[in-house]
Amino acid sequence: MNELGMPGLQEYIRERASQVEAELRRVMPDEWSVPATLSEAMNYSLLAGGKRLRPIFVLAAAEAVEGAIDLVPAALPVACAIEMIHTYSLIHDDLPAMDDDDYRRGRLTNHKVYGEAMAILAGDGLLTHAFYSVVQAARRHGVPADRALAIVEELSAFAGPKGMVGGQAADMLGEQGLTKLEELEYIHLRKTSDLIVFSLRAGAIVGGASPKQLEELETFGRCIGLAFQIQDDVLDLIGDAAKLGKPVKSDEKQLKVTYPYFIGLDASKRRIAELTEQGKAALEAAELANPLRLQQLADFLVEREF
Ligand code: GRG
Repeated sequence: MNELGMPGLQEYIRERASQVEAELRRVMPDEWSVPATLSEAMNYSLLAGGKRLRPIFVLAAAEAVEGAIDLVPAALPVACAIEMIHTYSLIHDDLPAMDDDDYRRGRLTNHKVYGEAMAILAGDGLLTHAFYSVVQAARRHGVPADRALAIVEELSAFAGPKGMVGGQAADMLGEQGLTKLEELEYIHLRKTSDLIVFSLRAGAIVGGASPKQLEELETFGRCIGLAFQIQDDVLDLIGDAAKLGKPVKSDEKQLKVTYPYFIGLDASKRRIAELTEQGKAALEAAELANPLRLQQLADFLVEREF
């Protein structure tokens, strides 16, 4: 607890992550008949831990708009949806046709355990089920249908060809020939920031935010998402493999072009601090009822070691 009697950030993250975990465990209706191996492969990656940052952003944004925690149950299906999308992207990104990685979230990657075909299907299953989950916010938790519809539209846009999938495609296409920092930034903004921007906007939509608040939250998300990704590049260079749950220096080994590659380690760290400040200024401009958790999360993202 802090001096105001509020739980500290670590406690807040633990509490919200465990609410998300509990919801993720019951996200598939019991009465559905699903091939056991498919559901096992989906859960293998979905329930493998992970920081649960994106769902926590959904919940924190919903709470920030109204300043009330009773929006958490209504926002939980949306929080689960973004974690399903994120997990699908990790499963597919680890495949031999993409990054060909053996470890993720401290365990063997999905295809190493279930084979490539089942890993592809586990990703497909999570991607599709995410949209079902968003709809449950309206069906079971009273979120107005127009808000759920707006969230479905935003999820397609931010996770799809104009968002994360587009970023991944640009990354694959440019792999050998990236020569400009702006090209790398475009990839980071699509691959990483867009899911964070979605999380913030979607949580705020559940809470009934104004268009101006959504716009400022988008700027906040874009800045801290980029800072988060640069920190990811930095951690790959100087981080601790045990804390990260995956090997370090993989970017160097795969000859990947990163932020530190372009501008060096110190300038990358300065850029992280600059983006975080820029993001926090947008957050302040959003004039939310309770922005404290979002402010704290922005700092947490760049101070993390995992
Ligand atoms: C395959 C369509 C498709 C997209 C793949 C997610 C992704 C796009 C690629 C993974 C590689 C990468 C560095 C992505 C940037 C986003 C990022 C830093 C992901 C890791 O997110 P964390 O640290 O992971 O939040 P946890 O495991 O904690 O959830």
